[in-house]
Amino acid sequence: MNELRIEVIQGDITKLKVDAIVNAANSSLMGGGGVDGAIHRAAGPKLKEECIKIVMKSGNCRTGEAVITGGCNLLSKYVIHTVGPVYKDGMSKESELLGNAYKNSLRLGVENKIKSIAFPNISTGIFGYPKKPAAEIAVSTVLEFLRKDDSIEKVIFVCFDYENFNIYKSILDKITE
Ligand code: AR6
Repeated sequence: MNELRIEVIQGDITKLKVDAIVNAANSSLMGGGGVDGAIHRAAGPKLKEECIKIVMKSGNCRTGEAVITGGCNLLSKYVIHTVGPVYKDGMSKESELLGNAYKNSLRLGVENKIKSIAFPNISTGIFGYPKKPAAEIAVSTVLEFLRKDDSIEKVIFVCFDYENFNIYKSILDKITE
């Protein structure tokens, strides 16, 4: 069952030992606040160096797309940097772009043979995406991906705040009922 490959926890994503953690980055990939700042601090300066190389070679990472670097000082082997949408009015393709951020992160993970991946609640902090619809998109996009892919063994949604944790738990409980 695909649902059993999905887990939700409350905590700090930088502490996880998984094949890849996903970063809610911005297009410049130069770090920032929120989870992006936490990941760069925990990974050390080498992470930014790798990001600079990517931007120099391929340009900025567009909204909904994803790139991969090593995990540097983190316990995870890789960091997948994706850029979620800034929430405007809900009519500016935000849901499609948020789904793309999850999908493209998973695709990149599969290409790099990862088995376990942890996601933060992309776009729901500084980018202002309402938490419940964001969680629904995250869960449905991951479920749809796992239906077609059997290489990823575990997807962990890491919620920093209790509100998001509760939202994810109730969505997942409904699916597995
Ligand atoms: N572990 C897990 N989740 C965390 C952590 C952590 N250590 N720290 C924060 N969160 P945000 P966004 C949660 O603002 O909305 C940056 O400046 C947080 O509570 O980090 O996609 C980038 O450079 C929230 O639920 O990302 C971009 O400019 C979630 O992570 C911009 O923010 C996402 O919040 C991206 O904004």
